[in-house]
Amino acid sequence: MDKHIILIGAPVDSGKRNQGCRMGPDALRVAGLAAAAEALGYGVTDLGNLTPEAADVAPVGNPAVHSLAETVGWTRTLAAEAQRAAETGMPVFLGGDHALSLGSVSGMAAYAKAQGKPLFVLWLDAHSDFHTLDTTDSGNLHGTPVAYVTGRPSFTPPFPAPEAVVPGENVCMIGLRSVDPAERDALEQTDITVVDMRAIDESGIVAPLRAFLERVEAAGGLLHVSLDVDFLEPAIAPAVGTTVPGGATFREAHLVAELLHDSGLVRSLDLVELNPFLDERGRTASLMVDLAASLLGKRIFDRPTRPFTGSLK
Ligand code: NNH
Ligand code: MN
Ligand code: MN
Ligand code: MN
Repeated sequence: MDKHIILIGAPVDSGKRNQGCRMGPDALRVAGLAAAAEALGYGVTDLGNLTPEAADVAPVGNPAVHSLAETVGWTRTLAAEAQRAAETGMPVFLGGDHALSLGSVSGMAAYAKAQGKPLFVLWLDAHSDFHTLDTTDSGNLHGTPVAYVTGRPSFTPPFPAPEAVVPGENVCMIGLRSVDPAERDALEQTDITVVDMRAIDESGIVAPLRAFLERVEAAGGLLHVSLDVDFLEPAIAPAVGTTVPGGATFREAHLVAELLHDSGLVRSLDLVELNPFLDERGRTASLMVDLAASLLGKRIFDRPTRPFTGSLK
């Protein structure tokens, strides 16, 4: 089971106005995700691309919110599929925009609860995605999943009440550099760990990641990783609608992925916000696949188990 991956195509494009993320799952397939996992010894099942169940919803108070019914439908579909897929392997959600995490994370939280374990969430993103339906100015629901899964108000109805809420202390955000004032004020009232780019510049990316992984391990938790393309520096990952300069470098991102693999804690993964319409010769899709491969155990060479003592002559 831990060597079995379930690819779940989630061509969600309802989380923002600019379209194109619906092509993400196929771009990740073309970039070789299944073959990369197989080369690392995993069995791979690809469920193909899902479609959202139909949802009938009444309008909400904030008129900016758009594509609500489609996003609610996706949330139901993906939460159910997460719980099913987790029974047989490691779910990997191929986005699709970040609204897919409304479903993937709430579904994994329900799965973890059924296993009697806490779910932890690592949010690798330039943005905190901590808006409620009331506070979002853009009305773009890809900016809301962390608020939903941690139980902030305003979502229910029309969204299903989460079967299990993820406590703020179980969430760590790394890579932040674009947080709206309403999100910042709300984050300050929580125990969510926030690691912005300044913190990374000052003390490196390893220390806060290790500290979080140690907490997951100590709690016997399951870890869900949500990787937004815009976590990365746009110069190396241009295929995203919301580029923010000053992102994680190629080396920082690979190191994060490699440490996540070494931890043995990752139970499920989102690869989100890839917009192939904005890519340059597939480089962003290829980078996302390479990071996924690193997270699954790819390394340049196996590190010696004891220090090198031989001569280089
Ligand atoms: N905070 C902004 C909003 O809610 C931007 C969110 N965009 C993202 N999130 N790409 O990762 O509209
Ligand atoms: Mn995001
Ligand atoms: Mn983002
Ligand atoms: Mn790699």
